[in-house]
Amino acid sequence: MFKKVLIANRGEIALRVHRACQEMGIRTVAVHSTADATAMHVRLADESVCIGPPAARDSYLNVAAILSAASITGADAIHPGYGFLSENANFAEMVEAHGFTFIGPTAEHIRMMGDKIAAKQAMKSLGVPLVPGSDGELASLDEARAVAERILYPVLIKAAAGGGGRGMKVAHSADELEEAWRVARTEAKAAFGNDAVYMEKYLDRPRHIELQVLADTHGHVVHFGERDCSLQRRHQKLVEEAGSPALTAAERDALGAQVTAGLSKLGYRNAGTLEFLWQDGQFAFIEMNTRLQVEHPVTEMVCGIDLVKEQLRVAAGEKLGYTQSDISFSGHAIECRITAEDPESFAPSPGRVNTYHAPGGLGVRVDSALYSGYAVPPHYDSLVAKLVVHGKTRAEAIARMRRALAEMVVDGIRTTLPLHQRIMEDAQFQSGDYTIHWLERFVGLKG
Ligand code: MV4
Repeated sequence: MFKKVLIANRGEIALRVHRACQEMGIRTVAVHSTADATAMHVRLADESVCIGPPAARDSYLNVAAILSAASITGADAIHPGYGFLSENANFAEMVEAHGFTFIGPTAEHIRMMGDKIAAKQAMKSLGVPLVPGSDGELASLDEARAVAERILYPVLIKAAAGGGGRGMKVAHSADELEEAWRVARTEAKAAFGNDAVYMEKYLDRPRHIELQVLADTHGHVVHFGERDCSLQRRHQKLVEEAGSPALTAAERDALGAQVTAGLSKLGYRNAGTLEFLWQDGQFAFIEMNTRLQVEHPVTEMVCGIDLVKEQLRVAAGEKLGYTQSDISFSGHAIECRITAEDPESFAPSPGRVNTYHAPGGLGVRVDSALYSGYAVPPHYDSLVAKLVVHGKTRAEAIARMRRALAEMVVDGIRTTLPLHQRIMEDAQFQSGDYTIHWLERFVGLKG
């Protein structure tokens, strides 16, 4: 096992990784920008290194500074967290080239899944169901027309280098196709430097359901069930659940069996998440994320496992030591992402937190780097706390979340706490019957 891990991240996820290391007897190195000198992840780590000025490109994205910090502190391995360099194949390659272990998949798999066309082709060859669409990149507008006529409108044109909702254009009919084709390619070129696009049938009311997987370096792959991440606004998730209110255990098991068998063939390693759209009782793969995700705690709550410890173990070459049948799902978990934003306009609201009080009690977990007197810097993501609850049933989890939200105090800045309370109180949310479009409508309606 590693003796010392450098955590190439900040905020709650840096703390999350530190906690797993601490319990495993692994020393931690925090890296931080000058804006984060007093941050909780720096305070708790065994050692810390300042890697640059506030702007992320000069600090948390500064590969040379991070590798230097690993070198001078004698770290064995680097955990990238999520965001920043976590899905940068070149970074993973550099980490390994400098003799450190990258706690994540191989650079080759990160690169493959970063290319959404290559990812779909890989999944197709493994028998994972896809949304009907083009067979790879669209070579011309004529080809786009032909594919759309085969799969029928409405269709989506997506950027090969996109993901997370960037570079998507819908065409509802043939006369919208040329415009969608041109705009999608122009935007893809500008945003990613790559104008390759592909086409999918547009699903109009799907749920977003994702499957958590873990692989060791000995060909063993397991899944830890699904998360329902349909509750999002402008591609930012607000609430996640495990399991999905829409899925039966049999549907989950069937998908899981197919995916784990496929990833074993692919030689995938470490943690990963496959994203699916789910509509009319059918799964369709859209993307794979090759990192630990923000919402991983809901999975941990229902499975009773520590995903970061598992990542560390398999990165160190250990065998999983258990099989799919050893993994069971108990109860229901919900996560609310509390951000430093106005709960109505979503305008960023950084600044000093006068009073911070975390809720507690049975089945309540708070992952946060906040403390009373902490100033939330304006330079980074607005996530300040993840409030996660577990209950025997979904109804108990919702009641527990409402109680925990009412206890929580983040005073001095605006946060999305009141919005989460409104969501939990809503009858349709409580029914579990919602799609990816539900929340945008909900936040558009007043009171
Ligand atoms: C889609 C879709 C409908 N049909 N693909 C948006 C983010 C990216 N991961 C994929 N996205 C979508 N792909 C087809 N064929 C609708 C979305 C989508 C979405 C997906 C998941 C969660 C929230 C979403 C919000 C808007 C659109």
